Amino acid sequence: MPQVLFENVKLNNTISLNNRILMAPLTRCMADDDLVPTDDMVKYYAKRAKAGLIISEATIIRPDGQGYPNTPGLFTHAQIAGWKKVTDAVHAEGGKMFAQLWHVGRVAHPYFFDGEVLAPSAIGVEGTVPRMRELTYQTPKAVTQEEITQLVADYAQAAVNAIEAGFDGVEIHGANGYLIDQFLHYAANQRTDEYGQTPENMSRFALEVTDAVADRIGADRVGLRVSPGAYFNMDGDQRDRAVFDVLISALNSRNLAYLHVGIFDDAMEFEYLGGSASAYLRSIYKGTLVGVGSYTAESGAEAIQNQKFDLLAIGRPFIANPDYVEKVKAGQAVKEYDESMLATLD
Ligand code: FNR
Ligand code: 8K6
Repeated sequence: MPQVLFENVKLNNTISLNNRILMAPLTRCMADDDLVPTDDMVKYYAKRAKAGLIISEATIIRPDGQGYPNTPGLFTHAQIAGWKKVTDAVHAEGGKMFAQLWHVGRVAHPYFFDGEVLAPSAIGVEGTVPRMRELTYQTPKAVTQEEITQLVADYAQAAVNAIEAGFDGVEIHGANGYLIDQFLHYAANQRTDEYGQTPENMSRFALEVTDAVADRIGADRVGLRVSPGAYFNMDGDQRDRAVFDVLISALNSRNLAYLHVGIFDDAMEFEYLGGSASAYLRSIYKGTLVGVGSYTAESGAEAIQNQKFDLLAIGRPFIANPDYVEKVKAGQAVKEYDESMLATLD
């Protein structure tokens, strides 16, 4: 049994976790048509409450943040009430839960809302919406500074809504090629104003969102997920490194609950980062780092022991094994994940 995983950890004066295993955020596309969490989602999360911390599936902060069918929201009373049932059930099982706050930026599709697709620059992504192959991605509109101010305010309001919904905190989704990440990479950001062109400018939006959210709910309750290595909905550029150098150094003084790497396989190396995304973050970030990406309990525990990161997030194996934590603790074999498992919410 990888003992290090089962230690209690104090993230700060506000939040302590029963163990070092986090349930990674996992989009399931199973909210109802008003993007309200369902009773099946209540059961799904409650069954996984033995995780030290559950991070919810990515949850949109406002209608134009949507790029996939039936992803939940946190901007209506019904959505807040739906999430309250989820967090109550998780708390009743002794668990803790953060909401992952999401705006997909240029990966949005107006099929899901009335309005324009917004992004840092008018540079589209190739391809079509998963599961809805007839919907081709559009060229987005470059956001104005006024729209940026509104987006920052909307992230902060969604964080307040998350606390009202009973979440213990929020994880700002700054990873995987979505809106915040689009500001951080040259491939998606060609702005010429104070949000583009230099590392300081390109990291501004991410820091403004982080600060606005922390101002409203307290930095102790805020995590941030970032993908310094571009791998999904985004092309990497060696100049991106300098942007993340500035961003991650600036985060050191923010006293967040944690920083979480966004990646599918942490064995992936990025030339411009000089290695894996997690090793790069560890080299700059002084606070609690969450590792993820194709780890088993054993390989994750070893990485923690070798101080590669402090907490381990587990994604796909948690879909396959609602009782992942109990199984690992008992030394039992875990069931293999299979994509067909995405069809149902067990
Ligand atoms: C994901 N991942 C993901 N990441 C994120 O930040 N927000 C999300 O909503 C989702 N949704 C999602 C859905 C599905 C079906 C998969 C497989 C993945 C990425 C996830 O959090 C994690 O980083 C990866 O799955 C890698 O970890 P594992 O699965 O190898 O433990
Ligand atoms: C975050 C919302 C996504 C909707 C759910 C689908 C996720 C399924 C997994 C997609 C896999 C993409 C992985 C790309 C990684 C390439 C690494 C070389």
